[in-house]
Amino acid sequence: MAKPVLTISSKNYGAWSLRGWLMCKLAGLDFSEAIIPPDDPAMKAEMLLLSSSMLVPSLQHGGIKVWDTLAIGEYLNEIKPKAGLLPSDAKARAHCRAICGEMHSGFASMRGALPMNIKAHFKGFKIWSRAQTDIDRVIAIWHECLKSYGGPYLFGKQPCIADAMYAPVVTRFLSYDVPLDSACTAYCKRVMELPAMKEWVAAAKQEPDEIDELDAEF
Ligand SMILES: N[C@@H](CCC(=O)N[C@@H](CS)C(=O)NCC(=O)O)C(=O)O
Repeated sequence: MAKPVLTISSKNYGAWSLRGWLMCKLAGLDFSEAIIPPDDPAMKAEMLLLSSSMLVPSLQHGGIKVWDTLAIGEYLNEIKPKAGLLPSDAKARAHCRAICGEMHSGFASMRGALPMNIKAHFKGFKIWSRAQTDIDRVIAIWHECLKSYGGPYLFGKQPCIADAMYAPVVTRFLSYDVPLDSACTAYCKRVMELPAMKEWVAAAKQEPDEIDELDAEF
């Protein structure tokens, strides 16, 4: 079978792209990446061939096309069952899916007010109250996971789909100078130290300068 290809967009701004890419890395998938510049309208038609939603990330594996980040995570767990993308314990697995679902469908205020922008650092950023409510919920989720499974990752000793889903929240907390307690600070540090995260961040920093229209939820 041909090497899988993951289509993504900007590494600086593409939060969903980061999630899907990190899941592929955590799965140990040998894949190539195709980067579609987010501001190139000519690429839209090509996108439709790869992803029915016209959104990225999108994974092509042989004749199989999977778009939407959670579907990609579930697919990777099926083809790489030993990678530990989902916890082995049924109760923990249900918990993991629930918090991934919350990230996938929620936190609109936080995502809108603090769009992922890895290169940026906004010292003393003023957080709007609705975004703070989302941030407080993320912090509660992290505390519960770190306490229940012992850390250093959300579901224990190895990073899983949940850590990939929350990775762009980690970069946001750092970019927007969000005050965190020691447990969350340590968790953020752990995520940023993952070799795959270092690789992604280094590539994000090499991208051309800010694109104005992307300084928004993406
Ligand atoms: N629910 C989707 C969201 C994906 C998404 O919003 N992707 C953004 C970029 S990170 C996108 O493709 N936007 C295309 C566009 O703005 O043209 C998922 O889970 O993958």
